Amino acid sequence: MPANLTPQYNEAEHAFKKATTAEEKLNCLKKMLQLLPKHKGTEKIQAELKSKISDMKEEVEKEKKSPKGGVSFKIPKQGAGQVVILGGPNAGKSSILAKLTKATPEIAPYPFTTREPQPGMMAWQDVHVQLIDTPPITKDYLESWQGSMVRGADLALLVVDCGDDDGLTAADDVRDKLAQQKTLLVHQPPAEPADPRIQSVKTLVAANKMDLPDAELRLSLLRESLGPEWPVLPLSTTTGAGMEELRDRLYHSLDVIRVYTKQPGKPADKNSPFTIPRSGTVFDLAGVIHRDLQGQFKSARIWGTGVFDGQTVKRDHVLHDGDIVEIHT
Ligand SMILES: Nc1nc2c(ncn2[C@@H]2O[C@H](COP(=O)(O)OP(=O)(O)OP(=O)(O)O)[C@@H](O)[C@H]2O)c(=O)[nH]1
Ligand SMILES: [Mg+2]
Repeated sequence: MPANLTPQYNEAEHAFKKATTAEEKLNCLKKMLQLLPKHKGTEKIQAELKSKISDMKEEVEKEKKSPKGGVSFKIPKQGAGQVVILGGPNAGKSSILAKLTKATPEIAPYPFTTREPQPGMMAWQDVHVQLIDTPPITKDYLESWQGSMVRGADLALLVVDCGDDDGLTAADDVRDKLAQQKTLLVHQPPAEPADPRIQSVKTLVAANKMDLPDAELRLSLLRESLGPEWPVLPLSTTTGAGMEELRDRLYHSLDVIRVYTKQPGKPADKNSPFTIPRSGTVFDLAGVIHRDLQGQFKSARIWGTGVFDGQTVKRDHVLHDGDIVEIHT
């Protein structure tokens, strides 16, 4: 017998799919049950809805009990940039964090292992990049804080499970779900956004589990569906293949340069460079070192690219990777 669902029911179902918190989802499910025509043809849907409502009630209780439930997670930026690791369930997000940093996230062969964001610092030469592992995103599941974390990041890493037939669809679901929150994962954000309400986040794609059968085939399908402009990195956290290239690509995709500072009459501090956006100026560097330094800035001396050693420059001098700068106030 056909279910003959009403437009009102379909509307409630649509709202359920868009809902982000357990509470919102529960309300939508209750509304769906209320609006569902009750006859023989909808018995199965009724039973499914009742079971989903009971699961969701538990979820709401959990959120209430947990001190972090419903609260937004904000991880302060550290190092040369913040990269948020995204993907469907089981794609290998936590495995990537574990391989590239000293963090020890839980890794398991079942979905939804990660429930909270976890940061770790990835070394790249003499700087560090902050990576944040996150819970999986699916058609029906996005933590309330996840959208804003992605929007605030400098870069996203979308992990695709190339060891599973559903891996590519799962990655599409991640992009679709975030797009519903006006957050677009793109290979290169536009210089001038057409719509200021939409935030584009620069994204690298990691094709993980390349050690598994048929992964090559899925990789070509992935490349085909994304188009040639997308950077797709094949890798395997199990064998380690592609991991060092990923480390390099993550750093380089941040588009920053390293600058070393020195005090007058002393050698440069070569241990802990500052990082500033590519094409950044001496004045930008002053702001990164300390906000007050920009106000006190008079001139700077530079050792490095395109200058003679110790050349005095003005505030708008554009810096290069590896430059040494002495700021005079
Ligand atoms: N064969 C193979 N298995 C992998 C690879 N990377 C991760 N795995 C396995 O895949 C499973 C899931 O890995 P996780 O790192 O927990 O995946 P996740 O994306 O963090 O999963 P959730 O937190 O549940 O979303 C684990 O059993 C890993 O050992 C890989 O490159 N090859
Ligand atoms: Mg995980």
